[in-house]
Amino acid sequence: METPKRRSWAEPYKIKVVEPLKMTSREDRKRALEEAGYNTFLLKSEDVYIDLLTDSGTSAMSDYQWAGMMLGDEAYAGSRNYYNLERAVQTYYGYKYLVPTHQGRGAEHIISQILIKPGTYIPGNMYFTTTRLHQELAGGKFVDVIIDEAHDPAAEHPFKGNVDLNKLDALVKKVGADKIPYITVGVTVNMAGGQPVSMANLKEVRAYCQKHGIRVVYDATRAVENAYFIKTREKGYADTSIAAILKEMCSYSDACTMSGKKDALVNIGGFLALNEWDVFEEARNMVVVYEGLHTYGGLAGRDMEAMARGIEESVQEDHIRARIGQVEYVGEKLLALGVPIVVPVGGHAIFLDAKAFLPHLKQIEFPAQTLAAELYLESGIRSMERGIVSAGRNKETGDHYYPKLELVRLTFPRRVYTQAHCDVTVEAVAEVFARRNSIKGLKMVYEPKYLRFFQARFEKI
Ligand code: P71
Repeated sequence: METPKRRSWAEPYKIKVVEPLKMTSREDRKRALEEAGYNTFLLKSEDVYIDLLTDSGTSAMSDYQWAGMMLGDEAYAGSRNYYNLERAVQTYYGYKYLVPTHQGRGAEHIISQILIKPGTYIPGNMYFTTTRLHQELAGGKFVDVIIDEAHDPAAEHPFKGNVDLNKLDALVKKVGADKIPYITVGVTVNMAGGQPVSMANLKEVRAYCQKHGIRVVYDATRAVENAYFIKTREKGYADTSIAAILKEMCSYSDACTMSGKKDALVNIGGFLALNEWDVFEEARNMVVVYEGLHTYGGLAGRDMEAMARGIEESVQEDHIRARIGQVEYVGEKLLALGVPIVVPVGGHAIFLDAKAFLPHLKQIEFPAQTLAAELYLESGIRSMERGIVSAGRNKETGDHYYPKLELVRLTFPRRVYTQAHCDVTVEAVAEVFARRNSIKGLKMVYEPKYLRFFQARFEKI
């Protein structure tokens, strides 16, 4: 029964280089977990069997990209690879001007500092950790304007990342459009479960913002994955190429920040791309202070070449179908076992619903952190907490944010793991699920000031 499905997303590549995986014993993992303070970010990669912490910078490059690395032009200024990258961004994303950065948050820093004045508001379709922090550091306040369905793991909606125009309008009425420098639209929305935004919604947001003089800035980190969902779910796009959908999406925005470490299939790199000359000029001024000269932005020439080639590969139909097909494969298996996950399955990851998985734990006992730790202990598989620890604290009140979504993310690097690894992952989750009632929560014993999830430490209650 599964054969046709399997064929439909079979990897459109074969393996040329392999990297051995290390198996560990439960004893080893117990020790490693205690040393890491029950935080999967603090585990040594050596102690991990299948690493589903993130799809960020963990993908496998192609022979075409590696060949490009050898063509790195490491001149300080005006590297040939910068121009290749500029051409790729113009061709596939359609923006006029490019500012390379070392990764996504470098671009977020620059755009936030340029456009945000203290006391302004930045609406967005759900927060992302680094994006919101840069907005706050610039003196702005993030306001969530995603549709309600996005906060409900069980709500079936084909475009759960959509912006709620009523929420946006309510904010404009409350604070005034002049207090809103721009809206951030994540395509797809990572924290909602890799959920896409429809083309219709992107158009509506564009029209509304144009009327009110508000810029539209995309977080284009996984825009190609979003394009795939438009192609497969939105009426009228089934016969449109991924490349054409991506370009149409971007045409409804003024700029984007990009972490090349995801869609663009590189281990490091990012950019800010813009259409407005004035903002570009300011960004070029700033990039030399924080990242590097405007023709390298903290990257080596070879890194820019790999990203230019990665962009080209990212929009290939076979690639994106296999990439998302793999994630959907795992999702279908877990759903069949009755494991609570965010539905519909998103583009880059399976998100376990830790509140439903461990209903006996209070949110302050860190259900998602606990579940990620247990999955590691069970199997050596590393996942990531995306719940109360990631949400952090309200800057004004000092209280924890209590996000509705308390999730564990099993994130799939692109072109790295095989279907057998997927099967092992499903089996491991099923084993933890079988003993879920006996799992106890955690307490936080060390809390860093910024982006606490990276370095926080926990102990068993
Ligand atoms: C992910 C990451 C990497 C990450 C970042 C922060 C905490 C944990 C892990 C990075 C993104 C992203 C979106 C939508 C901007 C960035 C920052 N994601 N926007 O999912 O997903 O990009 O890491 O290149 O600076 O594991 P950067």
